[in-house]
Amino acid sequence: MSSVARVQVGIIGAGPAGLLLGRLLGLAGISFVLLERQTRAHVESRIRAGVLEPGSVTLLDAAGVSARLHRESLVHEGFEIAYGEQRLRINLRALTGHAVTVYGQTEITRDLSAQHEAAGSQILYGCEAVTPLDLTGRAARLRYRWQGQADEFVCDYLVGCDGYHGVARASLPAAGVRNIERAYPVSWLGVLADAPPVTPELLYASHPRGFALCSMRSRTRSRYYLEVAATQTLEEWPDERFWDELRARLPASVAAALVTGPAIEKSLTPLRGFVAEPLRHGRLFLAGDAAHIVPPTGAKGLNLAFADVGELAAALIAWFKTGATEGLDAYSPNRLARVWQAQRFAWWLTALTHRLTAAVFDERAQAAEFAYLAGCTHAQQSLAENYLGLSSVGATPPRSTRS
Ligand code: FAS
Ligand code: PHB
Repeated sequence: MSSVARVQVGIIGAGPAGLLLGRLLGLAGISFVLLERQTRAHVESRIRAGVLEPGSVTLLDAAGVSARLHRESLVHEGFEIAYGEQRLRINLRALTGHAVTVYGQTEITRDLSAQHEAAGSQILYGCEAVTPLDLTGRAARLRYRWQGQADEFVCDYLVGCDGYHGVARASLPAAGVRNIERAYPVSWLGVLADAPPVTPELLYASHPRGFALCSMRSRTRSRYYLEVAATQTLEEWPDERFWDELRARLPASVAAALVTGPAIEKSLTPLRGFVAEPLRHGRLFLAGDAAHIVPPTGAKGLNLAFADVGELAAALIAWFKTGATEGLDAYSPNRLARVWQAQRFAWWLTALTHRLTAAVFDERAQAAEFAYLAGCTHAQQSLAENYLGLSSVGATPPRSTRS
């Protein structure tokens, strides 16, 4: 890479955010180099999100990577929330005119990687010691080691798409970024199994024993989650215990229909809410999990990452093509307004469906919340609009007046 002294944009992280950003920039003729710490196979083996908002599908269409998605994905016009034996369907289509798309993040990452390979994109997998430099200078620098060789390049802008544990945010001066965090006392124990989904749509189950989620990747591959204490380990959850506990938390008719299969993947994800403020520091921007983490309850993480990238790509393209700075200047306040809307929603849906405390007061308040939701279509419409991603249904939150 010593031949490349300068590119327009340096991207750190080849997860969905970095890959989509590179794709959108490349299509606009903007030069970029993408540095990834892991191997391509490792990145493409990760099992994570599964539900796409309409806005995310539109972005993947614009990136020219959605052909397989439209062939293989499932379109869901609603989902269910169960409270004990009570079941409430949230009719997304009737309430908003929109639906969600079920298609695994793993597949999206593979589709993006394939397009980058076909385009001959400069993506360096297996990079070490990636170090952002000169973030407030006339040009930024990115130093790294690849295949045993130390190297660096200069770029107009750097984008940290390197996730919660990445180097981009960590490279900011303490005074340059505020990390606002809420730790939830629970984790999600996830299982992927080659077994037909137990329900035709997603079912979020709120139960005195704890939360359970019935999701899917296709009509033959299921994805299930259980709320467990944050102290639990995978070793404590052999497959049989997982299936027994899942049955115990589902409405009886659903539990009776459950078809199990060997777990082809099992993972523990601590629930956390995190936001970095601001999302820009000189020539460095943060996008995706590098900028924020939301509890997966609201299926927001991946969708927020894509929305960040869509807005930042448009702003960067405008700057390179016309010199306009409005988009770059507005990126952080715009995205933070949206991210906090998503944090609020994920926190609300988590509090409605999880057993975060043993307090009887919280249990009574939860039951009252569910009863209100079940009896009020306005409350259901609010839930539907947030689940779809507010930009998808026109409800735009007030722009933040503070940077
Ligand atoms: P990612 O973390 O996906 O990608 C960051 C990339 O940067 C990685 O490839 C990493 O290897 C690389 N990187 C890190 N440090 C680097 C360095 N120093 N140098 C170079 N590269 C570096 N969201 C949902 O909506 N629903 C879910 O069910 C859900 N489940 C999840 C389960 C787990 C275990 C996790 C961790 C997250 C889950 N999420 C879920 C959220 C997840 O989908 C993220 O929102 C999504 O991966 C965000 O994508 P990125 O921002 O690209 O970050
Ligand atoms: C998933 O299928 O992985 C999934 C679906 C909905 C969520 C979280 C995860 O809210």
